[in-house]
Amino acid sequence: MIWNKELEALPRPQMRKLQLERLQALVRYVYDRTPYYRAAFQQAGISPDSVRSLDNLAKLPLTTKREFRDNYPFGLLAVPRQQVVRVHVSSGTTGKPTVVGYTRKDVDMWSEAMARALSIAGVTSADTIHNAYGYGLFTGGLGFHYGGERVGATVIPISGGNTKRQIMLMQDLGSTVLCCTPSYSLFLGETASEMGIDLRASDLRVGIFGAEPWSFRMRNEIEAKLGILALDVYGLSEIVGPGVAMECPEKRGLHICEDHFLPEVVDPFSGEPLPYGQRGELVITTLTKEGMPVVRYRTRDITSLDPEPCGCGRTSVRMAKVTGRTDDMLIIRGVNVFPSQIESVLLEVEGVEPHYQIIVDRQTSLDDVEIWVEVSEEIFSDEVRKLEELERKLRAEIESVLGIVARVKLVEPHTIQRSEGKAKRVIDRRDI
Ligand code: DLL
Repeated sequence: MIWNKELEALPRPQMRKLQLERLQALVRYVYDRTPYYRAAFQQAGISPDSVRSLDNLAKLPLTTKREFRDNYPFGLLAVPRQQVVRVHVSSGTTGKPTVVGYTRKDVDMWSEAMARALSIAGVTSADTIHNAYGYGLFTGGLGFHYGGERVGATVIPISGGNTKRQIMLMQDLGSTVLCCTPSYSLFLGETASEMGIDLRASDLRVGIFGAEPWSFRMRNEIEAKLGILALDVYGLSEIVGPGVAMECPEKRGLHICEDHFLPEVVDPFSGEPLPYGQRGELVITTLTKEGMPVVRYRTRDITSLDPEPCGCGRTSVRMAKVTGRTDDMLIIRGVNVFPSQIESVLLEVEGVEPHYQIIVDRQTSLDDVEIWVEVSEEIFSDEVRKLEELERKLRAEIESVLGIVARVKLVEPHTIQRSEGKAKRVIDRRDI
């Protein structure tokens, strides 16, 4: 079912017209209300009525995480503090975290975006949602919670942790929808097997996974191990949280909630806009946010856009699965590699489990990569010769597909630490 047919299936010319109207209103709004944007616009020679077409978007300055940090915590607010009803905080790897304030209207818009996302996955009021995204400062838990309630489903706010209890409750309460990170879904499946429970026989029907990159191979693993349809959901705190884009069962990219979030893809180096189909960095402008609107936010996420009609009937532009971030990219002896590419190569090989960690070091002057990857019990208890053979095979595959030399270390099942939230795939020990 299409939650909001009028907007989600709006003919493209009308969508473009609506986006332009909203963009013009946004530019005026932040110019009048946010000192940071007024100064940035003035510096770029932009006045509130400079935007005459959507192509003019490229004239507006880009916003980065740095502007959030520099204006920490509430400098980017466009409303008085008393209108803020919610705050989420996303922690970065360095410096101060990012603080985002929501007004009542923002929470309402977000719930609508999440209701659309859940409906894209076929969720209705007849469903029970096992919501294992973390509740708290992270946007995952509450985002899915409000969206689930909006569609009228039963939401189980289980959050993270206590995995065995999660499995018991999931079974006893007859959950039909699983929401969590893709890596945690596999951990749930694994823990269930240890408990002698086959989740494929449970009521679970569909999973909505996001918050971290995951390959198509990983999707196949999850679908096979849990016996569900696994769909991808994308979002980020600075924009709203989950619900910016959602994949439909056609599995041909993620539908962007375009009447609220205006997407562009730019060249990550020059910042110049790229045409449809070309891969680059996703940039998003919030069209309807009231509390902390953002103009041309550089997400660092790499994707491409596709405006072609989709079999599901929605007309929105779709973004390709995010395969990595510009700041996640590892440069190994000069070769650019994304952890998700390593994941795809590993999971191609039979017996390799979707649990791995990439350790990068530089003991001498050269980068050194070691990939720890779990293999099935059967393989691990096999002869040493066979293990060595598999290590060699993986190493050769990585070298031929990605062009990097990496040592591969096969490890026993459960060696690599599991995460309830985002998995930590890379340990970079290089001091550079
Ligand atoms: O991760 C929001 C979210 C919660 C999305 C639950 C989906 C589900 P942040 O913690 O601010 O917000 O992290 C945002 O996570 O810029 C991407 O790099 C990454 N990310 C989010 N969804 C996906 C996805 C939430 N489906 C950052 N595929 C983003 C790949 C994703 N990466």
